Amino acid sequence: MSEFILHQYQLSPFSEKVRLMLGYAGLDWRAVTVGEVPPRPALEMLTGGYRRIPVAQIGADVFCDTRLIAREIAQLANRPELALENNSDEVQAFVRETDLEMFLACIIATSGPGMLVKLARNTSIRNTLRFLKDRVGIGRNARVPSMSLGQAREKLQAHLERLEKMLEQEFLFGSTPCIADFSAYHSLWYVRDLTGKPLVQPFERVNAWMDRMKAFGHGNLSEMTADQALEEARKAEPRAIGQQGSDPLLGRTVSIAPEDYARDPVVGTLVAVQPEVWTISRATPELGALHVHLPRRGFRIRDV
Ligand SMILES: N[C@@H](CCC(=O)N[C@@H](CS)C(=O)NCC(=O)O)C(=O)O
Repeated sequence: MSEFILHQYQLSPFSEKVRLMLGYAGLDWRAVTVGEVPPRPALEMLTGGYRRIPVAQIGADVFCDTRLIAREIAQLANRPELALENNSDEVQAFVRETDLEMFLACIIATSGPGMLVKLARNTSIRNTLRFLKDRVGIGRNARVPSMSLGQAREKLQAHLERLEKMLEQEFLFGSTPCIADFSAYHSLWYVRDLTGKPLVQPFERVNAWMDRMKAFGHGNLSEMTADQALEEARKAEPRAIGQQGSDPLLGRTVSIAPEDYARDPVVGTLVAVQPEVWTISRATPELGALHVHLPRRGFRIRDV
């Protein structure tokens, strides 16, 4: 069976969410480290344009968005609690809110030079300036409700107070972790461990829970080059599609893109429509046929 490959970079919170899930699930996996800023030519060959990070790959199957990546991990490791749809409505609503609104609140609440200095130290000043320009561009083209620094700090404070109450138990929704813990963790990891801002410090239980989460580690990973990942895709065929579903767009060329930010589309033939997932097939001259899997919720599809 093809290996589980994660295209990611160290400073990416959503990558950290998945790295930690892989540690929790105890899976062996391969990491391809991509740049913090596009162009990412190898990854673009795989996704066909989706630009957010991380992206997972198993042979010639490409999974966009951590919700779908988590689903794959859940299946591979028999950890159903990592797949959103296996959780209660309450957990699902919590995950949706933390992965979008709270993530943005954490980024805005900690805005300032801290993170950029870290990036400049890890890479170069030139890369940091490119990063800044790129992220300003994402912000300008985003379709998310705007939030001032003050509002973001208030949101974060209320979130932390809520988590502190929830953490009378070991994990957010019980005595064992579920997808909600990983969703809540990664944004706070950014705040506490990457930017070093003392905003999480006063919350004793949240800190202890973050340490418990961190202790899952990243599992058994080994690095792989982007070229090796492309070779894996070239060697493989997309896996068989279980249920094709029914939709008037099936078999047509469609464009699918996130609705909120970094809204770059992927174009291909729609080959499966499942309750949570769209799958499009892309015939590429370099890699042969690829299947790109994208979530339905929060994405829009167009007949092109
Ligand atoms: N909903 C997406 C969000 C992913 C996301 O926002 N990733 C950030 C990095 S943590 C990103 O792609 N930023 C722009 C970039 O890295 O090019 C998911 O769950 O995967």
